[in-house]
Amino acid sequence: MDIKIIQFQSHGDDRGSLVSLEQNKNIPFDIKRVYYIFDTKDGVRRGFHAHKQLKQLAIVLKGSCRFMLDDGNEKIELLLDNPAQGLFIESFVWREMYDFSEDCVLMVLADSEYDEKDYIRDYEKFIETVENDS
Ligand code: T46
Repeated sequence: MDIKIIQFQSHGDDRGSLVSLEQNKNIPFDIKRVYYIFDTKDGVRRGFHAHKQLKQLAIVLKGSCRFMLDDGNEKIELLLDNPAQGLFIESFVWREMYDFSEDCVLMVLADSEYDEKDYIRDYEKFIETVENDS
């Protein structure tokens, strides 16, 4: 699977660090929505879906969490723990997020507004769709 980690320029000086995000520059799409996940309870696993169209970029602003990405052929596990890095998630990729640190703040930038119809929440259906498309 082609995993795209985007490394952002971190403007650091003796005051600390600053990262700037600009649509169609260091973010590879028009940003239509931003949401963030925080206060995640111990042992929780989230996600368990793929998207038909949606493309997103996940950035852990604080703390850490793991992603499992599955394109129907291959599963990859990744640790996100760097606020100067973004994980680009294509459509038709099953995702699960887990091992959230207590302080984890996971921000996600999305190229579309929220639409429940874009979700595939059934793994068997996801595999069927991916197999029929290949
Ligand atoms: C994804 C992963 C990384 C909204 O009302 N608006 C929104 O923009 C979103 C994202 C969610 N919601 C509502 C829908 C549910 O009632 O918030 C509730 C929790 O959403 P969900 O169970 O889908 O959360 P996760 O953590 O399983 O998945 C989320 C995103 O939904 C998804 O697109 O890729 O984070």
